[in-house]
Amino acid sequence: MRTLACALLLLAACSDSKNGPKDAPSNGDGQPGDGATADAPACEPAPLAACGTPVSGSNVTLRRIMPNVAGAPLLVTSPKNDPRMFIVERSGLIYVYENEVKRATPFLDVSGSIAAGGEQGLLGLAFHPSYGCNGEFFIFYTTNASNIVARCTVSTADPNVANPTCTPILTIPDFASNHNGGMMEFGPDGFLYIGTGDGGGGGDPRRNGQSLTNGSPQANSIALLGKMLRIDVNTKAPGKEYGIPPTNPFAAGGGAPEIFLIGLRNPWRWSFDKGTGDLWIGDVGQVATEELTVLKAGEQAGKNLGWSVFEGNGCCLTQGDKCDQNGSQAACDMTNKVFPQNTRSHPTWISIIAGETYRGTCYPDLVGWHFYTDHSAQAAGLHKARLTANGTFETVPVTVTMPSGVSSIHADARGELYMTTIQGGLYHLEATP
Ligand SMILES: [Ca+2]
Ligand SMILES: [Ca+2]
Repeated sequence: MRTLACALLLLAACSDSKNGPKDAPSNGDGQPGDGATADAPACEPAPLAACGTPVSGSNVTLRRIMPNVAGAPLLVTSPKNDPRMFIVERSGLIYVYENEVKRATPFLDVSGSIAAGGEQGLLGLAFHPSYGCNGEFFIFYTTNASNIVARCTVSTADPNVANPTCTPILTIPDFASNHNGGMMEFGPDGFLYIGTGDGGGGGDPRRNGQSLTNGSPQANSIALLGKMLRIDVNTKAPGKEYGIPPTNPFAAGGGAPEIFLIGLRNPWRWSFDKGTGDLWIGDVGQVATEELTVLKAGEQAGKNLGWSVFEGNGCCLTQGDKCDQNGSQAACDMTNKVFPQNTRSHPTWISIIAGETYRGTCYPDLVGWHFYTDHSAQAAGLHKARLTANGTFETVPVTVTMPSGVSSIHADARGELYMTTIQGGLYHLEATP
């Protein structure tokens, strides 16, 4: 692992956190990779200050930050305790936004190494939980033959510029330009979670959603597609550029060891609730149904979300779209499948976008609500949802004028939520009395 000039990073990362507590009590869970402990190394940035002027009320407004941002922004994220926002553009660029101003020089440009356009491009970005010390981050991008997860590093010279070359650590073969997933986050356990699509075409032609090993159930099945994967970027298993968490469902055999969840179609956007560790997944549907599934912390590993035996709560065969192409009615087996808490029907909804659960400090009345929408945002609207204390799923429409073409709702290091649109919009989700 390369060493970095942590002092440089610390200066940048702490620039507006001078009011933050110097010796904040641990809010970590003591799990691997969680650097938010009382004895965090000096290179870790201090926690960011809480919002100076919290605003009560739960009427949501969307404040447009920039008139237009270049490219097709897909996602905003930040390193832990870092006041900057990093915005991912489909074409292969990552830009730094500081105090809502876009820096002229890109943080990273991998546009020459990827295939971009439509559902392809630079689709994911996740900063290592110890980014402040090791400068590592991970990107997910497509080529015309594969989906690639690569390890990148910030430069030693400039905390706003990354080293130009990233190193692929996981290359997953692909056969169609659509259904590439691409969302990545580090979980509360410090492991990197990677959402993959079923590869594409339509109706999961290779039966990848339920494939546990390459070549099964069809000769051309690809096991790492149509899944949530989980890897350990801090170790290396024999023959791999990453480690396998020992608690992965197939770590000891029976399937590809990277697999964490089974049966996804195209989990374009999803997130962990940073307060509870619950995992909220939006899985884009085939012809009928968009799905929102919440997997509670501790009840996630090995779950099977059903694709492509089921779309939503229905057997694909009964819906007439022949998802279970090699199966029969008898093969539409509900055993050991997890079904979504919430389904939405076409054509009003076309591509669900799970967002993020608000855990910021500026809008206390929004805390604990997960905000989600659809790519067809003006038709579908904005919605908020939560699990009540007894685990009941609750969802409420939010009255707000939505832009078109929403591509993500995701949080910065303060827990503030930002919405991107494929046309170039960037909005801050705010609340008023
Ligand atoms: Ca694909
Ligand atoms: Ca499903």
